[in-house]
Amino acid sequence: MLPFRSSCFIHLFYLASSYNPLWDSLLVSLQSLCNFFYGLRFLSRLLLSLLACFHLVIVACLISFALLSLIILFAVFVVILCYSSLSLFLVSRNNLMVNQLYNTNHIYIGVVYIIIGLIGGSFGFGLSIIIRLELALNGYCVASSLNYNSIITFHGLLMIFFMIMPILIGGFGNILIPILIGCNDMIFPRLNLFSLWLSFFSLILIILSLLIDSGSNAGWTFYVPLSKMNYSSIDLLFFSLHLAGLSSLFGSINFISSILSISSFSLLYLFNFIELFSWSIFFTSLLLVISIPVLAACITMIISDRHFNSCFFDPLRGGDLLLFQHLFWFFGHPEVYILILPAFGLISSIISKFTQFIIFGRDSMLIALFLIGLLGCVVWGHHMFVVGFDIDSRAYFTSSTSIIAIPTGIKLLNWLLTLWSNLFYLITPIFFILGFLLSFSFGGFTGLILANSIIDLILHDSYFVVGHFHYVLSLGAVYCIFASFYTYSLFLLSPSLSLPSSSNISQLAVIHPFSISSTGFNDFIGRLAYISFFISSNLLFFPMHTIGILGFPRRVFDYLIIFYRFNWLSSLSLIGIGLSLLLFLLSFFL
Ligand SMILES: [Cu+2]
Repeated sequence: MLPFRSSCFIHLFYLASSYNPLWDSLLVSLQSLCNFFYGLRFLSRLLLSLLACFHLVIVACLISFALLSLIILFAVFVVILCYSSLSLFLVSRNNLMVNQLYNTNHIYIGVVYIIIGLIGGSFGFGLSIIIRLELALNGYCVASSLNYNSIITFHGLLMIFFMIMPILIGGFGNILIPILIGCNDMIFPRLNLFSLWLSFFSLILIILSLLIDSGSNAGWTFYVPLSKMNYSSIDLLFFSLHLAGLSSLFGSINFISSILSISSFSLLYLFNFIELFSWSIFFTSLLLVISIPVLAACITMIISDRHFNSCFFDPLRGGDLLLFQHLFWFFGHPEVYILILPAFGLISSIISKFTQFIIFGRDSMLIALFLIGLLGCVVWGHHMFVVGFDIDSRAYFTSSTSIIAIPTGIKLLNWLLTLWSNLFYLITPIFFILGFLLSFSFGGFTGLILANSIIDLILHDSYFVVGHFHYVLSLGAVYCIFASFYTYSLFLLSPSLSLPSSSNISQLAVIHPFSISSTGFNDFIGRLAYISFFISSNLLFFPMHTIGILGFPRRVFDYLIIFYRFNWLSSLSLIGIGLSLLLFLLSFFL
């Protein structure tokens, strides 16, 4: 196709980049431009080889970055595990290490939950690197269609059930709740330890289930005809989810009882004097108690369909396929709020800690929390607009979903107002909170677009939806996790910290910018981590909206050539995400 065959070196680069018609056409147009100036042929050769070199270097960088980051993540988590277990061991020299397995201290349990969350999150992040590598170039790259669907399934499950939930609810909930409500420990400490162990074993089981066969390809929603197919790994996956659900149930019973146990005064006392974070964990626990049994029921029905010849979801024998979707999303939508309500609570407590003020409009924040939890239980149909609802149901689900924007907007405005009027200096956690507010409100707006049942018919199962929920969860929850790590690093880096039982947590807060070093992190590197994360995460997730509107479907590993540049850009920004994770870790140690 191209006349330059003289140099074998350049020819090699042509071969390397010739799989891509777009790239070829670019080269051809560039070359014809250069040929127009006949005497500049040398320049055209130079330019072409430089461009080809750049392309190859980027691909090589991506691959080596994926391998390197997996190795680094693994090493870092081994170090964290060793460090935390060693410090626990050193604190209790008189006890055997094994006795720590029976330690019911809430801070210990919270730290182990966070370690479980970090392990689950590193696996989920590794899978997302594979997804981005596969999508970086069109055509088959690193994952076949079967592997690819299994990878996205486990990426979703690990990030939801084994990163965000353990870190935000199990970790920060267990560490902070007893201190905030002024108790020595949770009200059922041994039940707390039991749910920790259930959570640990469910993590082991889900990782095993990823390794059996080629995993399960049903997606994290495991819709019925898919999840009834013959994967052996899906049984293990369901067992793992049962354990995780039990763990969450016991944990939430514990939280609800602990918070209510101090309300012996009156309900008014509870309403007026309990921190917003405790309230958010309270509502999250209520949502868990309402929704987790429904998930357990529907996956038990699938197991029964798979192995005991029942026909809950088999239309040929009188079953109902839609029943599964109703049951699943009755769990699935509250699950979204289960993930984000603790983040709301943490954001509130971090903002009031750094501004040293009560959140503006505290009562309205509380009512908004309640309304978000309540409305979250009655909007599940917005995930199912394409199944052919009648017009009344569609109108109902569209309007009830849109109404959630009101309490959410109240919360966002109250946070902004508190920051606006009371914040006198900027510190890393506040940057991450600003990032949270930006990305969460952007994700909220795209959520309003998707709530419209007519528009959802077009955008359903496109990458627009992927962009939307990554802005809300991946960015929202992860910004909050970063901010909380920075704020509460004192607890995390010294799990054995002996606190006076009813001490006010704000005594540990940084009040003055020059006492930053006492928090145990480097503010400058933290800001660099924020900038890097902000730029690269927006580069990663924003193009998803564009390709979604252009019609790029979810759960498909190959694509038309017109989507090449967007996907390539998204994959490239993963390097920035890795850099910001590295800076985040460094900011604690430098
Ligand atoms: Cu929903």
